[in-house]
Amino acid sequence: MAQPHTRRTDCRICGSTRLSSVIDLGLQPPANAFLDASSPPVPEQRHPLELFICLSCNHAQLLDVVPKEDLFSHYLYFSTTSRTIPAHFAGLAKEVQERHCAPGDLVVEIGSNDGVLLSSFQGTGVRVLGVEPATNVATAARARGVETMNAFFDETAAREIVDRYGHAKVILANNVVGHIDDLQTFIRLVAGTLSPLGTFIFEVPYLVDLLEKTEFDTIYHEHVSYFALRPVEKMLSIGGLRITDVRHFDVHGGTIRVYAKPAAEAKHVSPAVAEMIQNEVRVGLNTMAPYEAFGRRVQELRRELLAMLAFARAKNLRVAGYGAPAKGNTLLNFCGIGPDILEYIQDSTPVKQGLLTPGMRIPVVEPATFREKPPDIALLLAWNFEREILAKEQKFREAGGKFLVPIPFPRYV
Ligand code: DWN
Repeated sequence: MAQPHTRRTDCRICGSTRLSSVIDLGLQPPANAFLDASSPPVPEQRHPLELFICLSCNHAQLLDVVPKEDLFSHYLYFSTTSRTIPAHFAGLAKEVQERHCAPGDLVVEIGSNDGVLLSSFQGTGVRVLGVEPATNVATAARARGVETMNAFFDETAAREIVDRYGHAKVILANNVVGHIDDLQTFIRLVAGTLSPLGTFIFEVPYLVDLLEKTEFDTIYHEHVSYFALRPVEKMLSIGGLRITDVRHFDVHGGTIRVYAKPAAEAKHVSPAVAEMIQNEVRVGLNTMAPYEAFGRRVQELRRELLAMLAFARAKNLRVAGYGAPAKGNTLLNFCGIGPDILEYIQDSTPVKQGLLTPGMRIPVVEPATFREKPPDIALLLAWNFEREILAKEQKFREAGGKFLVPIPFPRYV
């Protein structure tokens, strides 16, 4: 049974209580809490979804925390539901093997999902260990031959890793650090599990992209943190770690990959680190201006999207959703887009098919439905895969079908 949320009053990085609201997206169900279509329409758990900024260290975060057991013990997201992400992770695995570890070293991935990243190390002599809390997803990783601990990365898990496998030469954590409520403990546990000569490499969605591209839908209860590099620097110092490099990628709407080492070993720091930090100050992340402008753009986006959908309805055009990502539910619930507007939402993830979206209760169907009963307009809820999806759905577009891409601003392609 889902538990109520708890409400923090302090910043999870610096402990300050000087927190200012950026945007309030209202009471929302967890974004991945898809519903069994046969279940009676019972009232769903809803929790406040409001983004705050710490006025001391400028860390953007949620204060209302949904228990991690409710969010991550059974999970509907699999990294392998696109071509883009496995390809992105293959590049990371190659880089780690070439520059950060050698045969015999231990590579630990926290939040290893279905093992797609660690499976790239098979046959290289590098020892790997995944740590994945969702039992259903950990099972998929093991089926791929990736040794996986089905657990949250907590004190017990960290101790077991060091006792059984030794210290890690590399610790990876992709789209995970943003999910952690107790960041200070998490960073200390990472530092304690890392070899003194090791590297912590993690990817998080980048706050500058979120703000500049109005990616408000990526705000949902799984993501309690939204990172810029300046607060990351402070977060890592809690564990005695220091940033040595940072890279930016377009995946997931804009992502930074941060490289960190124990301070004593962080002898060479890339100029990219200072450049990114200086740019964050230049765009005003240490002021309220960009957050206020973001809030205004979100309201404009909602107005425009609803107007475009109303116009389509007035012309009796059929509209369906394409992709049932977690972020899609923030957008649908915040804009009030329901089954009266979207006939169905197609999704390639088997475990989502046949379910209803949380809140708006729109049926999720398999891709075959999209082929057999194509709509006139497909609302691209999985906009972060626009290139991959438009290439895949050439026939739909050649037959006159249009994609309505909602982010960074609603447009037809
Ligand atoms: O941080 C997180 C990110 C990394 O992944 C997690 N908290 C949850 C999850 O977020 P998401 O659900 O928004 O992820 P995606 O990968 O943007 O979701 C895309 C959805 O679209 C998937 O359900 C699969 C679907 N899809 C599809 O139906 N056809 C995707 C592609 C590429 C397609 O061709």
